[in-house]
Amino acid sequence: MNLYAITGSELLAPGVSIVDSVKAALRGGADVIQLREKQLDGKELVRIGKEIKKVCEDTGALFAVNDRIDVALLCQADMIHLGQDDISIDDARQLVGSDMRIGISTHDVTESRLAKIQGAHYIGLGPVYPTSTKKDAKSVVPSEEIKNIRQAVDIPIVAIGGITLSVVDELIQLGVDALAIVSGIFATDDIEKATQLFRMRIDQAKMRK
Ligand code: 3NM
Repeated sequence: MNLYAITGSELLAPGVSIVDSVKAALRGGADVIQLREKQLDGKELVRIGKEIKKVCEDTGALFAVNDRIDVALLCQADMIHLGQDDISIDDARQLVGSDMRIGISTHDVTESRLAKIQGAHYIGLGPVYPTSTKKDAKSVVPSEEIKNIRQAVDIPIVAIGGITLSVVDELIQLGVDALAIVSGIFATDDIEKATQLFRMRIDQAKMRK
Protein backbone atom coordinates (compact mmCIF):
# COMPACT_ATOMS: atom_id res chain seq x y z
CA MET A 1 0.00 0.00 0.00
CA ASN A 2 1.32 3.40 -1.01
CA LEU A 3 -1.46 5.64 -2.23
CA TYR A 4 -4.93 5.01 -0.84
CA ALA A 5 -7.58 7.03 -2.73
CA ILE A 6 -10.93 7.48 -0.97
CA THR A 7 -13.93 8.38 -3.13
CA GLY A 8 -15.54 11.78 -2.67
CA SER A 9 -18.35 12.15 -5.18
CA GLU A 10 -19.47 15.49 -3.73
CA LEU A 11 -16.11 16.93 -4.84
CA LEU A 12 -16.21 15.71 -8.44
CA ALA A 13 -16.57 18.02 -11.42
CA PRO A 14 -20.07 17.93 -12.96
CA GLY A 15 -20.59 14.94 -15.23
CA VAL A 16 -17.78 12.83 -13.73
CA SER A 17 -19.08 9.56 -12.25
CA ILE A 18 -17.60 7.86 -9.19
CA VAL A 19 -16.40 4.94 -11.30
CA ASP A 20 -14.79 7.25 -13.88
CA SER A 21 -13.03 9.12 -11.07
CA VAL A 22 -11.75 5.83 -9.67
CA LYS A 23 -10.48 4.73 -13.08
CA ALA A 24 -8.54 7.99 -13.39
CA ALA A 25 -7.03 7.53 -9.91
CA LEU A 26 -5.98 3.99 -10.82
CA ARG A 27 -4.35 5.21 -14.03
CA GLY A 28 -2.48 7.75 -11.94
CA GLY A 29 -1.08 5.08 -9.64
CA ALA A 30 -3.43 4.67 -6.67
CA ASP A 31 -2.97 1.15 -5.32
CA VAL A 32 -5.96 1.14 -2.97
CA ILE A 33 -9.45 2.51 -3.63
CA GLN A 34 -11.90 2.94 -0.77
CA LEU A 35 -15.60 3.38 -1.48
CA ARG A 36 -16.81 5.96 1.06
CA GLU A 37 -20.11 7.55 0.06
CA LYS A 38 -22.16 8.03 3.18
CA GLN A 39 -25.09 9.62 1.31
CA LEU A 40 -25.69 6.62 -0.98
CA ASP A 41 -28.13 3.84 -0.14
CA GLY A 42 -27.14 0.20 0.07
CA LYS A 43 -28.31 -0.70 -3.44
CA GLU A 44 -26.29 2.07 -5.03
CA LEU A 45 -23.23 1.23 -2.95
CA VAL A 46 -23.35 -2.41 -4.02
CA ARG A 47 -23.84 -1.48 -7.68
CA ILE A 48 -20.94 0.96 -7.70
CA GLY A 49 -18.82 -1.23 -5.44
CA LYS A 50 -19.05 -4.17 -7.83
CA GLU A 51 -17.88 -1.96 -10.70
CA ILE A 52 -15.00 -0.60 -8.65
CA LYS A 53 -14.00 -4.09 -7.55
CA LYS A 54 -13.72 -5.08 -11.20
CA VAL A 55 -11.58 -2.11 -12.24
CA CYS A 56 -9.35 -2.61 -9.20
CA GLU A 57 -8.88 -6.26 -10.09
CA ASP A 58 -7.93 -5.30 -13.63
CA THR A 59 -5.13 -3.06 -12.33
CA GLY A 60 -4.05 -5.13 -9.32
CA ALA A 61 -5.21 -2.49 -6.81
CA LEU A 62 -6.96 -3.34 -3.55
CA PHE A 63 -10.61 -2.44 -3.05
CA ALA A 64 -11.82 -1.33 0.38
CA VAL A 65 -15.31 -0.45 1.59
CA ASN A 66 -15.89 2.06 4.37
CA ASP A 67 -18.10 1.00 7.32
CA ARG A 68 -20.53 -1.24 5.45
CA ILE A 69 -19.67 -4.89 6.02
CA ASP A 70 -22.76 -5.99 4.09
CA VAL A 71 -21.63 -3.99 1.04
CA ALA A 72 -18.04 -5.24 1.38
CA LEU A 73 -19.22 -8.86 1.41
CA LEU A 74 -21.58 -8.45 -1.52
CA CYS A 75 -18.88 -6.74 -3.61
CA GLN A 76 -16.18 -9.20 -2.53
CA ALA A 77 -14.05 -6.33 -1.34
CA ASP A 78 -10.45 -6.97 -0.36
CA MET A 79 -10.74 -4.84 2.78
CA ILE A 80 -13.31 -3.37 5.15
CA HIS A 81 -12.47 -0.10 6.89
CA LEU A 82 -13.99 0.45 10.34
CA GLY A 83 -14.24 3.48 12.60
CA GLN A 84 -13.74 3.41 16.37
CA ASP A 85 -17.53 3.55 16.83
CA ASP A 86 -18.31 0.71 14.41
CA ILE A 87 -18.63 -2.92 15.46
CA SER A 88 -15.48 -4.44 16.93
CA ILE A 89 -12.73 -6.04 14.85
CA ASP A 90 -13.56 -9.39 16.52
CA ASP A 91 -17.20 -9.17 15.50
CA ALA A 92 -16.30 -7.94 12.02
CA ARG A 93 -13.94 -10.89 11.63
CA GLN A 94 -16.77 -13.30 12.42
CA LEU A 95 -18.84 -11.77 9.65
CA VAL A 96 -16.22 -11.38 6.93
CA GLY A 97 -14.30 -14.63 7.44
CA SER A 98 -10.55 -15.01 7.30
CA ASP A 99 -9.77 -13.57 3.87
CA MET A 100 -10.97 -9.98 4.02
CA ARG A 101 -8.47 -7.54 5.51
CA ILE A 102 -9.73 -5.23 8.23
CA GLY A 103 -8.49 -1.67 8.70
CA ILE A 104 -9.51 0.69 11.47
CA SER A 105 -9.27 4.42 12.08
CA THR A 106 -7.13 5.38 15.06
CA HIS A 107 -6.05 8.63 16.62
CA ASP A 108 -3.39 7.81 19.20
CA VAL A 109 -0.99 5.18 20.52
CA THR A 110 -3.60 3.46 22.71
CA GLU A 111 -6.11 2.92 19.91
CA SER A 112 -3.32 1.89 17.53
CA ARG A 113 -1.91 -0.73 19.92
CA LEU A 114 -5.37 -2.15 20.49
CA ALA A 115 -6.01 -2.28 16.74
CA LYS A 116 -2.85 -4.34 16.29
CA ILE A 117 -3.72 -6.69 19.17
CA GLN A 118 -7.21 -7.21 17.79
CA GLY A 119 -5.85 -8.21 14.40
CA ALA A 120 -6.21 -5.11 12.23
CA HIS A 121 -4.18 -5.30 9.02
CA TYR A 122 -3.57 -1.57 9.01
CA ILE A 123 -4.54 1.59 10.86
CA GLY A 124 -5.91 4.74 9.26
CA LEU A 125 -4.30 7.44 11.39
CA GLY A 126 -5.74 10.90 11.35
CA PRO A 127 -6.33 13.61 10.84
CA VAL A 128 -2.64 14.34 10.34
CA TYR A 129 -3.54 17.83 9.04
CA PRO A 130 -6.72 19.91 9.31
CA THR A 131 -9.35 18.78 6.81
CA SER A 132 -12.73 20.08 5.76
CA THR A 133 -13.68 16.83 4.01
CA LYS A 134 -14.64 15.05 7.23
CA LYS A 135 -16.87 17.33 9.25
CA ASP A 136 -16.45 15.45 12.54
CA ALA A 137 -12.69 14.91 12.28
CA LYS A 138 -10.88 14.89 15.62
CA SER A 139 -7.97 17.13 16.58
CA VAL A 140 -4.80 16.86 14.50
CA VAL A 141 -2.44 14.05 15.52
CA PRO A 142 0.91 15.70 16.45
CA SER A 143 4.10 14.57 14.67
CA GLU A 144 5.49 13.24 17.97
CA GLU A 145 2.46 10.99 18.34
CA ILE A 146 2.91 9.68 14.79
CA LYS A 147 6.49 8.75 15.69
CA ASN A 148 5.32 7.07 18.91
CA ILE A 149 2.72 5.08 17.01
CA ARG A 150 5.39 3.99 14.52
CA GLN A 151 7.43 2.68 17.46
CA ALA A 152 4.40 1.00 19.04
CA VAL A 153 2.95 -0.98 16.12
CA ASP A 154 4.40 -2.85 13.18
CA ILE A 155 1.27 -2.96 11.01
CA PRO A 156 0.99 -0.48 8.12
CA ILE A 157 0.10 3.09 9.09
CA VAL A 158 -2.07 4.87 6.54
CA ALA A 159 -2.05 8.62 7.28
CA ILE A 160 -5.18 10.60 6.46
CA GLY A 161 -6.52 14.13 6.61
CA GLY A 162 -5.56 17.29 4.76
CA ILE A 163 -2.71 15.66 2.87
CA THR A 164 -1.21 17.81 0.12
CA LEU A 165 1.87 17.25 -2.03
CA SER A 166 3.98 19.45 0.21
CA VAL A 167 3.58 17.19 3.27
CA VAL A 168 4.20 13.83 1.60
CA ASP A 169 7.90 13.74 2.35
CA GLU A 170 7.50 14.68 6.00
CA LEU A 171 4.86 12.01 6.61
CA ILE A 172 6.93 9.28 4.99
CA GLN A 173 9.98 10.33 7.03
CA LEU A 174 7.84 10.08 10.19
CA GLY A 175 7.34 6.43 9.32
CA VAL A 176 3.90 6.19 7.75
CA ASP A 177 3.53 3.57 5.04
CA ALA A 178 0.76 4.97 2.87
CA LEU A 179 -1.24 8.15 2.38
CA ALA A 180 -5.04 8.26 2.16
CA ILE A 181 -6.40 11.19 0.22
CA VAL A 182 -9.84 12.48 -0.79
CA SER A 183 -9.79 16.13 -1.91
CA GLY A 184 -6.15 16.20 -3.06
CA ILE A 185 -7.16 13.66 -5.70
CA PHE A 186 -10.88 14.01 -6.37
CA ALA A 187 -11.38 17.78 -6.01
CA THR A 188 -9.06 18.43 -8.95
CA ASP A 189 -9.58 19.09 -12.65
CA ASP A 190 -7.23 16.28 -13.65
CA ILE A 191 -7.60 13.34 -11.27
CA GLU A 192 -5.12 11.16 -13.10
CA LYS A 193 -2.42 13.83 -13.05
CA ALA A 194 -3.04 14.72 -9.39
CA THR A 195 -2.78 11.06 -8.41
CA GLN A 196 0.37 10.63 -10.45
CA LEU A 197 2.04 13.57 -8.67
CA PHE A 198 1.21 12.10 -5.25
CA ARG A 199 2.42 8.67 -6.28
CA MET A 200 5.72 10.05 -7.60
CA ARG A 201 6.30 12.02 -4.39
CA ILE A 202 5.57 8.98 -2.24
CA ASP A 203 7.85 6.71 -4.27
CA GLN A 204 10.65 9.30 -4.18
CA ALA A 205 10.25 9.86 -0.43
CA LYS A 206 10.37 6.12 0.22
CA MET A 207 13.54 5.79 -1.85
CA ARG A 208 15.22 8.51 0.24
CA LYS A 209 14.21 6.87 3.50
N1 3NM B 1 -11.07 10.37 7.84
P1 3NM B 1 -8.97 14.96 2.69
S1 3NM B 1 -9.93 12.63 7.80
C1 3NM B 1 -12.28 10.25 5.68
O1 3NM B 1 -9.18 11.69 10.55
C2 3NM B 1 -11.41 10.93 6.64
O2 3NM B 1 -10.05 9.71 10.35
C3 3NM B 1 -10.29 11.17 8.57
O3 3NM B 1 -10.03 13.96 3.31
C4 3NM B 1 -9.81 10.85 9.93
O4 3NM B 1 -7.91 14.14 2.07
C5 3NM B 1 -10.84 12.18 6.45
O5 3NM B 1 -9.79 15.70 1.65
C6 3NM B 1 -11.00 13.06 5.24
O6 3NM B 1 -8.51 15.85 3.79
C7 3NM B 1 -9.76 13.16 4.43
